[in-house]
Amino acid sequence: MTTDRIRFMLDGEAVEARPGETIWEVANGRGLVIPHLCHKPAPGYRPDGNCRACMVEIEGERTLAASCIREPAEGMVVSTASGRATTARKMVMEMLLADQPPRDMAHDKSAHLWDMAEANGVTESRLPALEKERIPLLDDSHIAMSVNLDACIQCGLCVRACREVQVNDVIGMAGRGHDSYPVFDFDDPMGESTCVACGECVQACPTGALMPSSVVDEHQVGDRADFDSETESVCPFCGVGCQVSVKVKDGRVKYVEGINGPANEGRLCVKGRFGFDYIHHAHRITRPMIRRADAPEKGLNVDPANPWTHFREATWEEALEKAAHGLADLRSFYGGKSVAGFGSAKCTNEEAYLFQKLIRQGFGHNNVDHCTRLCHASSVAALMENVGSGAVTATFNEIDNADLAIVIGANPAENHPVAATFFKQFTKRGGTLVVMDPRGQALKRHARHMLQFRPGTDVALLNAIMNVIVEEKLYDRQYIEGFTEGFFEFREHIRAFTPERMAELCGIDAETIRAVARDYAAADRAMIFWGMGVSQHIHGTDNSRCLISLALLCGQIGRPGTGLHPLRGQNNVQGASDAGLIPQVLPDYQSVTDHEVRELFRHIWGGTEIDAEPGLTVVEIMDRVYRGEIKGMYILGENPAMSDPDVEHARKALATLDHLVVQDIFVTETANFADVILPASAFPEKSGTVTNTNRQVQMARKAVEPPGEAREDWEIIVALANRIGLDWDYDDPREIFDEMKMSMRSLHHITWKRLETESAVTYPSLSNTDPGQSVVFGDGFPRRAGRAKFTPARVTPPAELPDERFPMILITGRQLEHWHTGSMTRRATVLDAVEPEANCSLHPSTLRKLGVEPGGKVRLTTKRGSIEIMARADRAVATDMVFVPFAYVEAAANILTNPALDPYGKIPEFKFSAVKVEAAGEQVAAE
Ligand SMILES: Nc1nc2c(c(=O)[nH]1)N[C@H]1C(S)=C(S)[C@@H](COP(=O)(O)OP(=O)(O)OC[C@H]3O[C@@H](n4cnc5c(=O)[nH]c(N)nc54)[C@H](O)[C@@H]3O)O[C@H]1N2
Ligand SMILES: Nc1nc2c(c(=O)[nH]1)N[C@H]1C(S)=C(S)[C@@H](COP(=O)(O)OP(=O)(O)OC[C@H]3O[C@@H](n4cnc5c(=O)[nH]c(N)nc54)[C@H](O)[C@@H]3O)O[C@H]1N2
Ligand SMILES: [Mo]
Repeated sequence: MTTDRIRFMLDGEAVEARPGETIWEVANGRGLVIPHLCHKPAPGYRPDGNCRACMVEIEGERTLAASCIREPAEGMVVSTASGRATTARKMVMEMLLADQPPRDMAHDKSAHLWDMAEANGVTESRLPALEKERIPLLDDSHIAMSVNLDACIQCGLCVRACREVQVNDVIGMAGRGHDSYPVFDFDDPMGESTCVACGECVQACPTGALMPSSVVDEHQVGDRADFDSETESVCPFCGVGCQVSVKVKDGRVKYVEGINGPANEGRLCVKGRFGFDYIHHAHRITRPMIRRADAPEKGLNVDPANPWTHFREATWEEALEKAAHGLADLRSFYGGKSVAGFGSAKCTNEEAYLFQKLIRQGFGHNNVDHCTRLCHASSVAALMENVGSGAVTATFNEIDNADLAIVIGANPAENHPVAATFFKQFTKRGGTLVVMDPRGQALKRHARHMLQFRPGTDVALLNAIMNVIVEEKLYDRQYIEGFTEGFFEFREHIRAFTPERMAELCGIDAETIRAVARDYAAADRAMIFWGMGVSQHIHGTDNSRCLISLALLCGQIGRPGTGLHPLRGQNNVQGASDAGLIPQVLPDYQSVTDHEVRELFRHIWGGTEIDAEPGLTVVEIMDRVYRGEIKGMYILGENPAMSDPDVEHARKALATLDHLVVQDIFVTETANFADVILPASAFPEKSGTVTNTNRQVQMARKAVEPPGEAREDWEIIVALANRIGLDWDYDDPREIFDEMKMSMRSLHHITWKRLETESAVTYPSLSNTDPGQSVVFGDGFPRRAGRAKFTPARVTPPAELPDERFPMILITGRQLEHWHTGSMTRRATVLDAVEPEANCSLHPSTLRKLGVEPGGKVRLTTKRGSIEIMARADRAVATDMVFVPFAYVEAAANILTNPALDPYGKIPEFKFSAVKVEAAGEQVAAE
């Protein structure tokens, strides 16, 4: 190994460099920070060597060298501190400072630039300042970021941040030399450009020219180092699990930065960086609340700003007593099955574990579920059936090692934005991206094949692709023989699905299907990513079965750069599922029907008998509530009065409950129906572990205190458990984690201490020092004989097809700025300002036919209900399609959706309903 080291002299000492390492990096590795500005030593940032701040002297060379880009050669003699080098660096700094606003009026008094100037012994410039007329003006057009180009040093870091790291391609440089400056799109104000506000440029800027608006005052003066504490934690939004550093000043979050977690490598998206202030919103519940005796009938009728005609404040003692007794009384009167629970994927692993334990131990059954049911339940059903494990086989970051990637039924640029940055970088390096989505989306621009097929026809499309692979014998025979079962039946089955026949169903021509099949089969390393467009159908399990079969056919599992990756949604949906927040299984997917499993938990849980009957799922529970069979519920961190399909039905059901306990941070739509509301801590207000889509277990840490009397969720669950007669004794999440380890093999070798000290541990971890396996199943599957299985899938049409009355197709989903039911993001200043109004997308020609201007109102009606909503013109949707995000209570998409379920995953068909679209409001009046 030592032979490929380059030996050279650095400041009089003999040192070694690895090939490709720069002088700057070698020095830095030895603890010597050579001043630098345009160089950002962070993953994803290419050194550029343009600012000359890092110059060093190399013996025998006439000019000084930029150490950030210069690689040492054998025998080279480098001096970082020679007179020439220091004078030159000092000169560079003086020139840069000459153009800066003075430090006491700086946009960022602690900008990296000042540190570097000081490192060169420069505090002010002796050079004349920039002429006034050349100082560019403030651009404060963006709500989250302010642009003050008077501090710009043309280092280009923002351009690299935008183009190379996040691959958003918004920022460029205009002008020349000393007069060059960053521009957004075609020199638009930032707020009017196509900027998606990931804030990477703000994080990269070394001078304060780009600043988070929350840091500067009205004079644009600020100081990024002015905070009381900084806490390393995990973003509370999506399953990517970005690590964040939360800077707190006077008890409030001042700003958030991305740090180098294994999934995000320092990057964030608009929600993670700018969406944090929901936790400080005036609507936060700060004291327990009890429904008033004289409250009006239960319904969606509570103003979250003023809930007092319905609720009164109570002490914790009174509220917990009332919450617990209400549930316990139902238990003694009607039996344990009269009470059910919805846990939360927004809470920690420990909280999820406690919640399912409370229902199972306290009420003697398994009727406990959470939003995974509405999410990847069908994917997990197919994965469990055919692979033997429900989690991803490879981290999304493995795309770095792939040649080809399929993204199907997922829109990562909006829903897993940081993962999407890695996908885009993959295409920049020459990787082949195939996107399959009935709707256009941001990844389309980066894709070799964009298959905008007919919604609901995934099985037809995927079977046709596999038909080509089988007929042309492009499959991996050796892999199939070694690692799979069921191939021969599968091969017979797939013969009928020719590209020509399937083209009629899915709308993609046979030649394109063949091209995609050949590309996938020819790839050395290929990954498949999927989302809700695959899972949320009555044939969601079949859709996933096809994706699994496709990967098995070509042996694309178990090696670096290969694998199956259902992009998990909530920040802790993987962890909550692992922790047993699922009705059929105990922690670690151990079946309740297995006697030995039940014995294990009986032992750990102090003699509790576990019910052997698999419990009811989310939609099934709601149906029983509706029918009056379930009379009490405990709902933690979920908002089914917005997120369930056919939500009027769910709301009616919630209204019939004799006793509803809701534990949330706001008076949500669901809390409207509560008898007791318990004020919980928001994510940045508590500690515990979370598990992201990559199987990476990470530590979330408390950054701020909960407001008022709000308490950490786990504490509330424990208090409630003890009041329904369980004898629980936990003083710390760590004790809960240690108990989880007793039954969860996935946590083997993962200790609390490791999670506190290492940035993350991926499960499975094979030893106490193994950071964990990012790729699994290279040597077989956790199934019979170690083999994965081909399960053939037939074409099933969606449950409800368009007809004369409801001629169009309704697709529901998400958009970048909002989170699900909007409870958090509509209360985040930046996010709500960017996307303030309920909206849907229709093709411009459809709008024209309807006589509706873009921005005008339409009425959408399905068999279940009707909403009025603003319509945007969007060529990404087909002419017979309308796309509606489900974040807006005033036009709730789920009033429209079909609750029909997939028979295996029990997931509703959120992605397909027949709908009528009409002009509404003023246009109608005008006619
Ligand atoms: N900004 C934001 N990010 C989020 C969330 C959020 O609420 N907001 N939620 C998180 C959660 S819990 C989840 S589960 C993920 C979901 O992330 P995604 O799976 O990306 O979410 P969706 O927008 O629901 O749907 C994805 C795509 O499915 C497509 N689609 C519709 N019908 C079909 C079909 O028949 N076949 C196929 N193949 N595709 C179809 C839609 O056009 C859409 O682009 O996002 C997570 N991230
Ligand atoms: N039409 C349609 N409907 C859908 C979908 C779709 O694509 N289309 N997607 C489905 C999917 S994939 C999902 S995952 C579900 C999501 O459905 P839900 O989980 O019901 O939606 P969220 O809005 O994320 O609800 C989380 C709740 O937790 C609260 N909360 C946040 N942090 C904390 C905390 O730390 N502690 C406590 N106690 N509470 C907290 C929030 O205020 C909020 O009320 O929606 C489903 N519904
Ligand atoms: Mo989800």
